[in-house]
Amino acid sequence: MALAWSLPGRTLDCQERTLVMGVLNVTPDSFSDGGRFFDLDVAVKGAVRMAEDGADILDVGGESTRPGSDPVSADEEVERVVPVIERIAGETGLPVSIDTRKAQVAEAALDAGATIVNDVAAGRDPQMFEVVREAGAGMVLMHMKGEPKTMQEAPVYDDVVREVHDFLAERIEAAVAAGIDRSRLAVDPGLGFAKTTAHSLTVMKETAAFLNLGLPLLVGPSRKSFIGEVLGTEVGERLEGTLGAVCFMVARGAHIVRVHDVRETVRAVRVVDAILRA
Ligand code: 9MG
Repeated sequence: MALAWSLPGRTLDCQERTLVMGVLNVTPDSFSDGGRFFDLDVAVKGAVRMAEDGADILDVGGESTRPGSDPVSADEEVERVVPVIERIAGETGLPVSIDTRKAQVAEAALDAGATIVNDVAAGRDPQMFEVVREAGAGMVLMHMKGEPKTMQEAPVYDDVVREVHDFLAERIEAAVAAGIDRSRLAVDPGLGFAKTTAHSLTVMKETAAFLNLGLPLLVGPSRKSFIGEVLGTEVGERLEGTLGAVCFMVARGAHIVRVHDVRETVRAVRVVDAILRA
């Protein structure tokens, strides 16, 4: 396997085909699913459906990271995600990632059966790397400046691609220095996180610039506001735009795509994969 992502109990091949991470929000205010997945049974059904539709990973989040959203307490987050993770890890057999910035939540989620921490703050919580290391878990290091509550107020960069790249390089070294094996890590430029539409489009255009970090590259354009801005559409009308962005970035080297619409995305990326491997 030329590029692989080592997780507890399994290794994901990141070059055989594009991996699809399905988004399972368990927040009442989730911006793009209207909180549909907050009920436990509905959440499990959603996860099973995503597995049937071809998801490779399920990403469970109990705190919205949409721009302007209010933080929730760690206890509340744990209460939302743990019952869902316990059920879906067994019922789907897929690797489950916990979308959290809090070490306490990550620890509870890993105990419940998650094997990846998807941290949009890339290990800012001082205990996060230790929790990941002790569990031998996989980790996504994502670029963001500031907090979701305020991050879109006035993001400024001299060179967004270089700054995101250098931030990720620094966080990789910090994670490795904290004892996490490099093979456990994936990186993500954080589309829409502390970025204007122009910043996100530039980062997408330069997807290949992140490949020299030597790790699986995850991207998450799904239903985001920059797609709405390009198309002039509301959140429920961004599927085609999301697929356009996904296909472009996969063609430019992205290995894992984080999306709400798994079935449609799997079909789209299979075609890109076939073209790339022809
Ligand atoms: C939680 N979350 C929302 N958007 C995301 C993105 O683009 N990447 C990752 N890793 N997580 C995200």
